[in-house]
Amino acid sequence: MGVVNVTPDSFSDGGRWFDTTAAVKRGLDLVTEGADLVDVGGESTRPGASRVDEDEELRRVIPVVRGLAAEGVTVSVDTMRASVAEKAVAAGAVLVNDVSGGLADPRMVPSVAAAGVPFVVMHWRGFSHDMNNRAVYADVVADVVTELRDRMDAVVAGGIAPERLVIDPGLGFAKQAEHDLALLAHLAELRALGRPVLVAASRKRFLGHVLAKEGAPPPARERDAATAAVSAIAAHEGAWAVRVHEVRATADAVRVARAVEAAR
Ligand code: PMM
Repeated sequence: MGVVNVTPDSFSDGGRWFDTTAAVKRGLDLVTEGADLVDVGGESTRPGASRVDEDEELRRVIPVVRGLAAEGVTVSVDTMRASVAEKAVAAGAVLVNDVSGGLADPRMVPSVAAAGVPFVVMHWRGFSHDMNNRAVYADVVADVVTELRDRMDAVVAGGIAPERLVIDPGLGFAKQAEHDLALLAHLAELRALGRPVLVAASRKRFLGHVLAKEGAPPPARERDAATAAVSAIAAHEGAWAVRVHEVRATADAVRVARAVEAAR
């Protein structure tokens, strides 16, 4: 899954694809590099970010979804708003990726149920402005599994077919580096929930933490080799997809993981 953030302020690629033409071109380039689907978002969720208003989110996202879908690209929409999800599906998106797992907007679950599209349920504990305060766990793997199972039950009770769910540990969302690493080390426990697992590690803080030399983490754009390493690990552990900003190295990493698997 390649990422196109149509935002001025995403922590990893903010401002680079902020106009429709550049964003559509970026999505097409990601497909050329090996992306099977392109995730289009118009709201930054970096730690501390405040929310974008609805009209602005629609203005950013819908033309890009429409432009990519018209070119035959498989598009997902990264949004916490039902109105954006609905209009994106009407414009050609085939999957709704809601980092709040349906918690941010009470209309999201019924909208996705009515649209009949797959839905990503990510582990989420609250909006970005104070999510770091919520990074408190007794046992992060067990707690995330329990909270995800509860969300899966809730969205199914809300009408989304269980076979349409994809689950995601929500790396970096109300999590410290040690939590992200523990979740990656125990992907099998997420897989045991019985749904495809999406892993979105690309350029995130925990990679900066792992790579830091003498206290200074490398900037986000210098974390792509580390991202590809996570992609290989995630593929090896049976992830369904990895969400990344630079696709080429990850596509290779996934191919290598598959080849090793095939040689078992
Ligand atoms: N992370 C970001 C945005 N969308 N979607 C899912 N399903 N999982 C994630 O972990 C996730 C996401 C934030 O990253 P970005 O701003 O660098 O794209």
